[in-house]
Amino acid sequence: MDFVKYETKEHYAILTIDRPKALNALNSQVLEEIDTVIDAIDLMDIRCLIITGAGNKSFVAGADIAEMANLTQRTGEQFGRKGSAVFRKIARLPIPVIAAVNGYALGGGCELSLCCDIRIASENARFGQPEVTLGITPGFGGTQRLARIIGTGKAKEMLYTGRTIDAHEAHRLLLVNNVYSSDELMPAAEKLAATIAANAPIAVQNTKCAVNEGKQVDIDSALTIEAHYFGNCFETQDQMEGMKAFLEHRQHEDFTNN
Ligand code: DAK
Repeated sequence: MDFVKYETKEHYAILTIDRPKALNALNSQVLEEIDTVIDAIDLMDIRCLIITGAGNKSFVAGADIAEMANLTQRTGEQFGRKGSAVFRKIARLPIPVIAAVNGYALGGGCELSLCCDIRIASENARFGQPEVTLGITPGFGGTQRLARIIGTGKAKEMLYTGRTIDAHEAHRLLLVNNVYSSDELMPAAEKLAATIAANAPIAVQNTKCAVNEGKQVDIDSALTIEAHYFGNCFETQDQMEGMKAFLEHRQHEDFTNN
């Protein structure tokens, strides 16, 4: 791996995009390496993933413009397909994914954060979809996921103008859950990941499925989906131990993912 670092901690992991020369921009190799790392996550052990960028200036400054500039219609389509597949894989990971946005999150970088379940940001984070200033449309989900998170009006304003917003505006728009100083961002991300990872993994994963699948359908169908995932938690070791511990007024044993 030249551009992606992967570090495991106690039941959570950190994926760092590390290409300082280009502010962590996504070229084909970076996308390939992210894909490889995501495929290799040991989901029996890892219960939450943090995605961040190396350094304190940039999360990801977008897809690599130097590489894109020379694409033909055919290679452009290949590049788009590759990126979309990787981003969809991240969005569909069974475990929660936290984007720790530590600077520029532009274009494909903003879209990468949108694939994640939760976004937190440093004070110097900047979000934007500047594709229209380059003569293209967002291609890694920006026209779809941004509106689902911050609403159609604000999303269209960002998409049509290419305007960049700062961390506090992103917080007001509920694009990010919290804003921290640069030094506090990763400790906060790790604390959040550790809290999630300490909970019953099957219950957390089923909750993610229920929220994500429920958002795609009408409320009655969504509640049926919820009932399915609720039922699916029963007879797991973690459900039995969690409830038994409560009734016995004791702390539950560590959850096992069984
Ligand atoms: N790609 C390649 N290199 C980049 C880059 C990028 N996105 N962003 C920055 N760099 C490089 C710069 O070229 C510069 O390299 P050198 O010139 O030193 O060799 C180095 O990183 C440092 O950047 P700056 O010198 O520009 O640093 P500043 O602090 O002055 O400015 C900046 C930082 C982030 C404001 C600026 O670099 C900037 O505006 N960067 C471009 C941001 C941007 O427009 N991002 C969106 C890219 S478009 C699709 C799928 C996906 C996409 C499209 C289609 N399909 C499915 C078809 C996605 C598109 C995008 O993401």
